[in-house]
Amino acid sequence: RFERIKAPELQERVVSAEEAASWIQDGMTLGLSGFTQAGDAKAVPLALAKRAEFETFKVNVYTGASLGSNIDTVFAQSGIVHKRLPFQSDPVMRRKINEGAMLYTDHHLSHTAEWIRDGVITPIDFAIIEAISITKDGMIIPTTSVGNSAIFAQYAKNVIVEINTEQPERLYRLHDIYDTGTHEGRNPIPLTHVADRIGTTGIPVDMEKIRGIVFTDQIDSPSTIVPPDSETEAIASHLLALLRSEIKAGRLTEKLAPIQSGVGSVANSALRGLIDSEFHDLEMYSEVLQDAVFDLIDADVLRFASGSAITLSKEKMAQVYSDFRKYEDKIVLRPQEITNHPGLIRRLGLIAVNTALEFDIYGNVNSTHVSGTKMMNGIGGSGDFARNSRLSIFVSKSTAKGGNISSVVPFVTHVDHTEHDVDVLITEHGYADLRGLAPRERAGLIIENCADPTYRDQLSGYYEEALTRGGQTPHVLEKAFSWYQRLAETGSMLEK
Ligand code: 0RQ
Repeated sequence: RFERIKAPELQERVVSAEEAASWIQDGMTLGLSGFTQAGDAKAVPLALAKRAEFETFKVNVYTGASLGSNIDTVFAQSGIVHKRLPFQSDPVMRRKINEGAMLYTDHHLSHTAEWIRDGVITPIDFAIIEAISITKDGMIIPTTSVGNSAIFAQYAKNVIVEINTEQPERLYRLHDIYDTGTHEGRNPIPLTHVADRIGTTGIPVDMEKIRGIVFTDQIDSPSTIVPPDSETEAIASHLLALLRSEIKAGRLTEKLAPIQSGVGSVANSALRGLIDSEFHDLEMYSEVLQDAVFDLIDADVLRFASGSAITLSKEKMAQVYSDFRKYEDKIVLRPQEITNHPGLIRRLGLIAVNTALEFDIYGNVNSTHVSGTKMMNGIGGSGDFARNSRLSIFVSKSTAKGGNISSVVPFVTHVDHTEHDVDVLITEHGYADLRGLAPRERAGLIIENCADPTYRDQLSGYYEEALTRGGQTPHVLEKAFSWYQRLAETGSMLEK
């Protein structure tokens, strides 16, 4: 195990997870590695939560994105989190957030590094970073995600490294760490192609700050991939139809443009739909590399994938890591401020595919708040990509909860992506290309192409009444949210 610590002077800093956890005091702020259940620090956070059985304390918890290995569950149950940012997707934590038992700052994933650099949020006392090894000169080599680990390690007062001996050392060279510098001295980021490497293979850190090193052998928790159903397959086929019409119009070739894809069942299914298509030599410039990415590489459809994390199902994890040589030249993991960087997203001209909870008849999208008030997961990277991509697509099933909720509504109750950031909406019924359209041109198209047939008359009725009131974006404001009231009172948005 000790050969994973290549700097001899650091070998004496090995401690138990319990000892490292004992350094964390009430009121401190932690920066944990971890992005969409990949590469999360596990041993120290779980040891810390155990302390809550005997003591009362609270900490702030910053991460890359969502954590796996039950960490957010245990944190939420033990009540030790004062504030969490920038993203979570844990059902227990979601409940605590919505009960008001803990605070949550839902934040664009590319922005957190900037807040840390500028000292906007409470400074980090301990960065806890999972690694495969530490190099001779003290560089931390991350495992299956980079996320915010580099910025955490750079700005934290202390660093704890969790060396995961189950993660193969051959992951070395998977990462490309680039520091954008401070506002006082910033240069252009020299990345012009998806596969470019512009930084270091690990996270440079001042060795003096490494307070302790812990060994762990707990692997990432696998993702559960919901198999495609008829609706997600229909969404995937409409996405293909849209891309084909872009090619026909001369705006894309069969190599498309680098693709960003959100997480979740709909996004994974949409990506998988590319396997049997005529598209080839594709590239991804995304955050999370899910199962479908490796399927696309195996099928020789995808040439290269850049992300911030590799999040796989159990079966796929076993296959990918036992045969990693096959993928190592085709994958790179970067800090999330680089994968989600507005300038790079614009420069590379991405096609972004993200999932909406609901959208309205003018194209505003709600990705985060159920019925306007209850947090689902968070905006994640969807806002970074939606605003800056060449083609910003949102997908959603047209209804939820057995048809009782329409995902197409008169006016979304919370806006994550304004009508200005949304180019195309897709449901299982079809797509609405909103580019260049005025609000009055959008409404009919969205209702006709995207809404479920059971809700179309109801939506058209609303729009027609709204037209009698006039305006650039006509609304009947006193009725705009009545669908949610009906849902709360009768269990369905459908008028009887
Ligand atoms: O709940 O499973 O209890 O029935 O929401 O919905 O349709 O399974 O879709 O898994 O792709 O998740 C927007 C939440 C979609 C996700 C969201 C209910 C529905 C179901 C899940 P049940 P589906 P998905 C990259 C980019 C924001 C972050 C982001 C998300 C559950 O994609 O969090 O894009 N996105 N990040 O029944 C009430 C509605 C509903 C609804 C669906 N209108 N009202 N409930 N549901 N629509 C990743 C990162 O940034 C890290």
